[in-house]
Amino acid sequence: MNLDLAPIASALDQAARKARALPQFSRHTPFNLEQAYQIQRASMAHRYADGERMIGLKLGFTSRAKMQQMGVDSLIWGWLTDAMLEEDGGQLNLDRYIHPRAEPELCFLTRRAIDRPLTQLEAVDYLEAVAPAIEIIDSRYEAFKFSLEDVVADNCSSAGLVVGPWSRDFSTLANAGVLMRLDGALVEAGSTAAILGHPLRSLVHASQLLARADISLPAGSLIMAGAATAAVALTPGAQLTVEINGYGECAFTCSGQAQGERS
Ligand code: 0L1
Ligand code: MG
Repeated sequence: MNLDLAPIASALDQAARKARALPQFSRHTPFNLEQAYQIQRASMAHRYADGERMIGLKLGFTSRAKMQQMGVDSLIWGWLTDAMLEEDGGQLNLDRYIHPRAEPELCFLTRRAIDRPLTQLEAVDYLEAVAPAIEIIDSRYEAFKFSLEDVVADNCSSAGLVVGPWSRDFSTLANAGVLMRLDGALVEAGSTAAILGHPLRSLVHASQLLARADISLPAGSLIMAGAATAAVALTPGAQLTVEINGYGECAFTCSGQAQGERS
């Protein structure tokens, strides 16, 4: 059966813009992973048509903790736009989110276009800098429940990102301590080693995924390497800090109130 993917892409785009949760599509309209990525691209095309600029990509489900938290076992990828950037040390207005969660990540800034599959040895040569970062994920599905295909179609829950101070020191990337604090209390602790065993592997995977999709990622792009721990829910007034040993910290304070699952 030929499935019309455009209405799903459009519904996901509208759900993100209006911060309104949707029922899972895959429950009544099954689609495969390839179709899910087609929906993702079509949904992102709406944003680009509306003036948002692609600034890079994100990898998801790169750690065991995240896979277990969400009950999946495959790495996924999605796109970042300039409209998702939130200020380090600033206020994060929850009004534009449905049921946001935050997770600690590393963000890479690329120095060269990534236009072919890279080895781990080559990967560092493609990097300009690395920074501690926070990803804000906000599934457009009710109750944050989805199949792998649903979440891919939903641009892998990408909603916001905060990027901390840039560093050109890649020497301790492999196993740096990661601490996430909510209102000063430690809520998650881990290591960058949880990101595929070494965060540079995210770059290698990204290069392979890009090559398979026949896309060249321009120099100066951001790559969110994936979470080192599980994610935490954001509530009004919460202050969230992520510290990565040797790389510093980034933070925000939540203002406003998330939309929740309005009917
Ligand atoms: O690791 C990730 O960024 C996956 C995001 C998609 C799943 C989720 O919403 O938790
Ligand atoms: Mg993430």
